[in-house]
Amino acid sequence: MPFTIDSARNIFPNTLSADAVPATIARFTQLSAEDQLALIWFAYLEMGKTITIAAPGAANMQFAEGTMNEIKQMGFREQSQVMCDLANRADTPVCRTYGSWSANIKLGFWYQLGKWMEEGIVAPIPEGYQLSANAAAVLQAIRNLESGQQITVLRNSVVDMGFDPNKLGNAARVAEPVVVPQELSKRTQVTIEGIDNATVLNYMNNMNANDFDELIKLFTPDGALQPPFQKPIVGKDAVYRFFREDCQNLKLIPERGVVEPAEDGYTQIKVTGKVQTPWFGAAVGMNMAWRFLLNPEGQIFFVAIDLLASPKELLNLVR
Ligand code: 45D
Repeated sequence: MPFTIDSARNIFPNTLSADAVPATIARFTQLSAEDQLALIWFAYLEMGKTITIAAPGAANMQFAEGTMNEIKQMGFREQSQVMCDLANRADTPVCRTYGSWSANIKLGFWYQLGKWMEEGIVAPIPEGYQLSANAAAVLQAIRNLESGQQITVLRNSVVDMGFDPNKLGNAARVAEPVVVPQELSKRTQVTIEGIDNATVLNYMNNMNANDFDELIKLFTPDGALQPPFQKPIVGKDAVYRFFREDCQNLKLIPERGVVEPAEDGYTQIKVTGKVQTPWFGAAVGMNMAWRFLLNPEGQIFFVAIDLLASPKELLNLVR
């Protein structure tokens, strides 16, 4: 076989991803727990002026309900302690429960806490809280990002909180139920300038229809998918689980692409376009690239999904 997962990661090496996102998260992680919470609070308030978060569906929240009610019963001191524990990734019962949740449940949990903080049910950030100079600089860095990068920073900082899920084992994982795939007659079909490759078109259309059973058939048994700023998820079982846990109700809006032959009958394809998350809908279009490597049978051996550095990158299809 001419490619390994590692070598496949380097196809279309001129693709510029949004390095500002991991750089900002790295600075954020250095801050004290108090500063982290206050900073997210301020960022969230400022963002709320221009884009609103969609309220999570009831299904999302049923898994977090017990923990949220527990927090609701606590006094302010104890509530603040729980939030600091989450930011500190401490080993506490709440942090362990939090660590078992999928990204969407974690986001829904904070969404609810944020509302309760506004309503005075959960301890607010103390009035007049002064961010440290470092925290103020990180907040400014977040302000300077485009909206797709801002929501990625928020998402990733929330996902990183709590007890490390890798130390919990797979049995503990809790995710929302998988929705029924969209009815065939109601599905939309994407068109991509420069691309008529059936695998790529089916990838986009099946993802948009939440049809993960069909989607996974496009992959080779040892195939891999690399989400933005992450290591590849390797093997059909793991990729399938990722689709069901983390990829529901996404909207992929690919715009253009380029196809070129690679070694030994493989094909490499780069596509750029927008992605919308159910949390923000059409209000935030993230600028994305997909870099596919297909085997001679047209199956996906590797695909990387990148958040792009700038809208200019949408036009960068050089090999
Ligand atoms: O700490 O082709 C308070 C893949 C203050 C799959 C708060 C994909 C205290 C393959 C405000 C309360 C998935 C890879 C906190 C494509 C405090 C594929 C609350 C890509 C935390 C295309 C904060 C999909 C809150 C992509 C409530 C790129 C924050 C999806 C909420 C990207 C933040 C989705 C939210 C993103 C962020 C979603 C809801 C970036 C959501 C972001």
